[in-house]
Amino acid sequence: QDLASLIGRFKYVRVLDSNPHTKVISLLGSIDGKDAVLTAEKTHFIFDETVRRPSQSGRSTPIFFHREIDEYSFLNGITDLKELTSNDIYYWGLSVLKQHILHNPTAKVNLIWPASQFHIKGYDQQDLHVVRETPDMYRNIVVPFIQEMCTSERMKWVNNILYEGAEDDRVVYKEYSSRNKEDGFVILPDMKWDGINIDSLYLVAIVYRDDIKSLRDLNPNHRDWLIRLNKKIKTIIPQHYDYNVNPDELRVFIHYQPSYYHFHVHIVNIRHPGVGEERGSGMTILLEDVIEALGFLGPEGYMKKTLTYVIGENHDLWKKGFKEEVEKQLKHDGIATSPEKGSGFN
Ligand code: M7G
Repeated sequence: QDLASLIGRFKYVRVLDSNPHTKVISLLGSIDGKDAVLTAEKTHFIFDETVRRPSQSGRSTPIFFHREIDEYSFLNGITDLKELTSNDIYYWGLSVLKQHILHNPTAKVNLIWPASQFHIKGYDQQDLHVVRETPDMYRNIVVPFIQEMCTSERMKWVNNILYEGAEDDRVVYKEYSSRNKEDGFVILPDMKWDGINIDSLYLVAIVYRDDIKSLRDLNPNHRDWLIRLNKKIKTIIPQHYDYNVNPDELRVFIHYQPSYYHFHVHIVNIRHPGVGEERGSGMTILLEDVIEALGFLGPEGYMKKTLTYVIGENHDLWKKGFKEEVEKQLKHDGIATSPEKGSGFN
């Protein structure tokens, strides 16, 4: 089954979501009678050569720029141009740029097939709510949910990467010995990255140890391990990409709630803005902040902390009790949820 033949058989059902900021559209459809989610993201501008120039001001970070040498680069690649309007010194119009599947592809395409209801809901538009997840809520609502989510079916792609050689040709770094499983991890391009443009570099580090499901499982005993992991990531990645990205240009973070409950770390170029919030839900926490917090959180670490983040109504946790908890929290705080229910502060 290759992507082209699957997309050729994709039968459109409806638009799940589209975002003018991230230039992403997600469609629901079916292929051979099974649900499919097809996502397209307009690619960032690609240039043939990226050059680093020491900064003139003597700042530590050199200026990073692209040379316009390629026929597919923005300026040289304009094949059609139509002015819309001008006003004083301002001009605007539309253009068509030269496209090429290798040199300048138009969009990055992702397909999930067969897609479960869980996938579909994840991409569907939804209303969002801020929720305070207390340690009690974690124990009573989230833990049973995590158990449901850790089926071997759902975790298959992770195990394929760790043990079955999946995506092997794309692996950036792997450290693993069965004797020291605890320190092992693998770094590879995230599915979200086109793998071409360093500006939007997006990697994921997946650890071999499987005793950490999420942020919640981290306690001070993990602090040194995380310090080592952070140091390795920030040493290895710039080296691998020839210092076209520097250690202090990497945003290294984790998500809560994650989509997959096996500890992994996101590694993203800081030039990629808004990453982590693209679906508008959950929280993004920098690995550095996690390490720092573990220094004072107490022996149970994140297990004792209340975590405040955004949750979508399509998330299973919303239906499994978070909805009622949010209502209770607002009531407890004395905050009215509609004009009829409250009349100001008196
Ligand atoms: P997350 O924080 O659990 O969820 O991260 P998020 O999707 O809300 O960020 C999981 C990360 O793994 C995401 O950045 C995914 O894009 C990435 N990912 C998911 N799958 C199924 C794959 C895969 O098969 N291969 C690779 N390379 N990355 C994946």
